[in-house]
Amino acid sequence: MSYKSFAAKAIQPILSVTKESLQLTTNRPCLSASLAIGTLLSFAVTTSSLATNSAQPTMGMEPVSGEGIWIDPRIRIPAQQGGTETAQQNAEQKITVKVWFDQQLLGTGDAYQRRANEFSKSKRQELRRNVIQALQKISDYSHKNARESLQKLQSEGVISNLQTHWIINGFTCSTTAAGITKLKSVPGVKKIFLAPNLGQKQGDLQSAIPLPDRSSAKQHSDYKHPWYIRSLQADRVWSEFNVQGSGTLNVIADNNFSISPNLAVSIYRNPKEIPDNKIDDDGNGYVDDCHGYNFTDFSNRITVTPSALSAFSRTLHGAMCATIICGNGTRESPYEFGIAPEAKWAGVIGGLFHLEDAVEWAVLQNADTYSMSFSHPKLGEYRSHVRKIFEHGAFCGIFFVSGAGNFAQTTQVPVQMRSPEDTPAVVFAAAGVQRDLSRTKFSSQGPVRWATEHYQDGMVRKPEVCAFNQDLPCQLPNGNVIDVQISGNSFAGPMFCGTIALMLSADPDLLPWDCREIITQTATDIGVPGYDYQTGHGLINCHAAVREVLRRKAVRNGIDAVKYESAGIRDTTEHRQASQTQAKPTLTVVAVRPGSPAATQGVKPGDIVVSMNGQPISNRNDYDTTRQKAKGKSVTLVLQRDDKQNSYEVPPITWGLSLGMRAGRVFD
Ligand SMILES: [Ca+2]
Ligand SMILES: [Ca+2]
Repeated sequence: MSYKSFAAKAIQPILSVTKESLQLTTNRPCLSASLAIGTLLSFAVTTSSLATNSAQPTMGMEPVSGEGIWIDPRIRIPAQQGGTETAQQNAEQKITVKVWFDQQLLGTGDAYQRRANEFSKSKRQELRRNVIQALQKISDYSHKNARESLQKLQSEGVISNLQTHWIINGFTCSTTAAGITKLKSVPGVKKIFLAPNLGQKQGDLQSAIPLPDRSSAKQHSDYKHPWYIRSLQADRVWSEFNVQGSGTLNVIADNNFSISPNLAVSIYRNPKEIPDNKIDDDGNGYVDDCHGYNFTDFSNRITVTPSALSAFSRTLHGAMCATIICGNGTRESPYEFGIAPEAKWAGVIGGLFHLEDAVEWAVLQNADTYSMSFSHPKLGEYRSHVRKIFEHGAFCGIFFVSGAGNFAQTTQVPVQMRSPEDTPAVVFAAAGVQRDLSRTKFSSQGPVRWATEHYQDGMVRKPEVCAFNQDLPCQLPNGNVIDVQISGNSFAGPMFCGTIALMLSADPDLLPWDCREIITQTATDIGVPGYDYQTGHGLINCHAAVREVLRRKAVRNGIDAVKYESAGIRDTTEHRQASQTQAKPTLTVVAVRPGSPAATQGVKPGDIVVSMNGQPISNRNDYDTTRQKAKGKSVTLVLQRDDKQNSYEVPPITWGLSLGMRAGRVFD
């Protein structure tokens, strides 16, 4: 197969965007005009950088594979003549389509790996600049050629709501099945995808306004951390390598964000945007997009209102994900939840329907990771469209992350993992296990199958790795913590994301394909030996992953890399033992009946049973047997709370405790 590529440099008239192009996006009054200006400005910037940076490699485009113009088979185009009344009605029904032009960065379904090899020696930051420049140029070129035709279709009412994209060279518009035939005549149009109606639930939202900065002077080691920090060995990365995630921006695509005290320090602040002046200061098309953006309603409303906050407080999904990635300790709280506590986060709302806008925003904010906490089944050929966006986004230096999903009990393989976590290579998917490394019943598994018109991989190995997704402690917006509160694969994704933030903090030039290789090679094999479809390559090992990043960086820089060399099998043995030892189940007070003797004596839920009459107690059976042996006499019961042990004289009456087995200490 030959690939015709043309140099991006060859396209000269890129600055000829005029007032005419502003009319391209007249559907959204304020936004559209500024969007076009934003594109224009970013071109001006990249053009000047091209002039001063002519030594950099040229990022050529490729023709999109396939004969003729492809139409998504879900679009039912009416016959030329006649047709039943129903067909005519369908023909007039409004649909949203996503259209590809005939030149893309990755022209074929197998292009990602091929071009990753081509640019394997690049540095990430440099590659990002080159790719953005090339994508924006080809988009401008294609849109310039198509402008006249598109304007005609707009004026005839055939299409509306036109939005241009560059992360994929193409556009979104509303039309009808009957309009598709005319859309095909637009110069450069190559593939037309039907965009499914992906409704997204939203809370009661307001603009994101951070609290005053009340950062604490404490060290990370001064805080108590939830058990997953130790199980994933993130704390060892902080202490041994002095790497805590600084310098990274993690975009979280979700909803129900809050900027509670533990998230206020780590919220991203767009340096070029002045908050709350109702002006798009940085000219990117989005007004006051200081901490993220809501692409669903075109506003900066991403956080829940105080009144909604109380109702949502237990399921504040976006905030919980942010807390796992980079939640901070505060002066008021002894707890710190983030895997990469020095990292920054921003929130975007937009799902897979507004993916182009949200990813373009993330790329231009220099984001490092993009964590997705949603997934959709049965997207048909639209899967190809979102996959291409992720592939182009990866070349822009973005690491896309997702949980594997929660559908093991309801959906069959190979569609248990859905979109976006079914995307090969560029969306890193984390399955979930329980704290003792056993499988979580609901956690989705691979493989996945790719047999769309554009992508023909067949069966693909998924997921990549696993993290934890059951009975996780969580921190509420008011700072309070609950020890075993949340379950769901949405939370394994952010653990993966936090790990990548640590890796990128250690080496900002790490390329996505190298990151993938490192994280899978250093994972601790669990479950069935070798790769398996439930746990992938194994449990994420932050310490081993960051050490390998540092080793490769040292080698690249010609520095002695011996101290970063792998401990081999000892590494994985230690990691597995560390997880399982600290996850040893203990007999724990689950509840205390109000007014009971135990309550009066100050026993609290969460207290761990240590011994009775000097005998160690590790389960319910020990407890009952020892108490029976006392034959109606009082017993001495020792309970542990945090680091302190308390002794109680328990009379031979009902004491008011409800006991249960809990796995290990939640915080350390
Ligand atoms: Ca802006
Ligand atoms: Ca502003």
